[in-house]
Amino acid sequence: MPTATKTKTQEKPAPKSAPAVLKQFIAGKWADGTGKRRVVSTNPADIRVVVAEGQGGSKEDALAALAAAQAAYPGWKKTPAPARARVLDKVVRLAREKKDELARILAREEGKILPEALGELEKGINLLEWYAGEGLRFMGDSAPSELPHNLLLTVREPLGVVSVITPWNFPWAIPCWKIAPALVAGNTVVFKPASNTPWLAQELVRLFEEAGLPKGVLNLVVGAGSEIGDILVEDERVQAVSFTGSNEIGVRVHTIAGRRGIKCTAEMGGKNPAVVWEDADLDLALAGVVKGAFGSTGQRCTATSRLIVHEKVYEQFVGRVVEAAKSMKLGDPMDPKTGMGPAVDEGQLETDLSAIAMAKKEGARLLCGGERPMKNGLQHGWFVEATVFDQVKPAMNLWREEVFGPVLAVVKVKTFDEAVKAANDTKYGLTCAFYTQDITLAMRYVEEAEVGMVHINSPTIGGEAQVPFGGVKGSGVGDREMAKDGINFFSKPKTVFLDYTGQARKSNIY
Ligand code: UN1
Repeated sequence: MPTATKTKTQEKPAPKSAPAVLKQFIAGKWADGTGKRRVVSTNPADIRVVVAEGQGGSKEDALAALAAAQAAYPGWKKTPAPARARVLDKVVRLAREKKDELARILAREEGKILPEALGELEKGINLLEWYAGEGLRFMGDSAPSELPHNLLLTVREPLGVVSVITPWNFPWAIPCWKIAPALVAGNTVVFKPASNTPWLAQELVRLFEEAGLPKGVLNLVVGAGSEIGDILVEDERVQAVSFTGSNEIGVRVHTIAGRRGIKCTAEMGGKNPAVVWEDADLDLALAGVVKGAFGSTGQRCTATSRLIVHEKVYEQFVGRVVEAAKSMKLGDPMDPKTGMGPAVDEGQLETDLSAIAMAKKEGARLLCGGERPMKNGLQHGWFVEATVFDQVKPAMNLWREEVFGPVLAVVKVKTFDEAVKAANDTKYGLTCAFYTQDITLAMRYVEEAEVGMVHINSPTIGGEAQVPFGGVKGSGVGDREMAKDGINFFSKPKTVFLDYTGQARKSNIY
């Protein structure tokens, strides 16, 4: 496949600005990584531009981070939950002040367009804010005992040192929704972000430092390769792992965690369907399908990658989706006219292009897109066109495998049962959407959908802090994230049997 080419003479030269310096953050100190490899973060829209750079972390750095987290744990555990939460409150305030700057970093480093980056910033801040509130509600239960003058209580306790391992596609929101509940519940954290979006991770950790989080409570280790991640799952100090990423690594993480008998939540892939019924509001459905399929360049586990359309509106609706895909302007994520940014890196672009080639080979019909544009400066980035295939058969790879790019597979159905069967015909079960104005049909679909999250008349993407996020089948294992589920994952109940008179036991009535 072609690689990004050098500047032609008549073109604008690559913009120059000094790259940010990447460091590790261990025991409250910023230090160069001691690994052999450098971490180089480039702008995926113009890979001539290095946005951040530094020496990668090593196995020793990961071990030092775990030791720091272990040392900080007793003090942080004893800090009252409301006081722990007040640090998050400060991070919320600081993040709001820096929101625009952080969104620009996100757009430059990951490649999503600026409005999407701002949306992600807002979402992460909402999560931090919601969990800051949870510091005042870090509550157990009480229950009546079988015995008089006895009380049954549960108090919640943290787990200890926990690892947070996050992907590149939501480099702000996902770390927020894992780190916030971990800290509020009283755990200390070693955080390993994806090595192609380390800059924003570093900025997030800086906010916690600025907010006065005690040393060692949150540690950052950045590095390429599996060495660091392996330690963060295997080391005996680690009491829980919260992971989001590919199925391949997720399965490895939860297998090791299972063997060690520690808690693990692994949020993985999706092959999410949107069903558009004959009575749907087609304008609403169009906006939702386009956003779901091509928003964030399709690089989200919640992306709409399968479209199931009722035959009565098929020609009209699919025609409109194709028009919208064709008019999707690719370009600089910072330019307000840009509708879709690039793939994050060469590997993802290659995955997108080979999924497209395979779909053609297997006989799906290409309705639009399918190419890597190589003109007008786009050749310097990892761009791929918004792509739509129809005549997709259930056995095809495009129907079965997650692409993680802007590639939509479309099928036509006649009956509700056919639609349900098609929607559930996947090893994944993260999210789905159903567009209809018939509440009975909508609720029947809610009953039938084999997923963790169902959207009625809204796109497959997104989540809100107040409700659980996660999937079934191959989309995830372990507890849901967000909401109370996040707190429950990062804590455990201790049951207290309180006999405050001893009378029942003395008189032998138990
Ligand atoms: C969203 O759809 O806004 O990795 C969030 C992912 C998901 C997050 C999606 N964990 O794409």
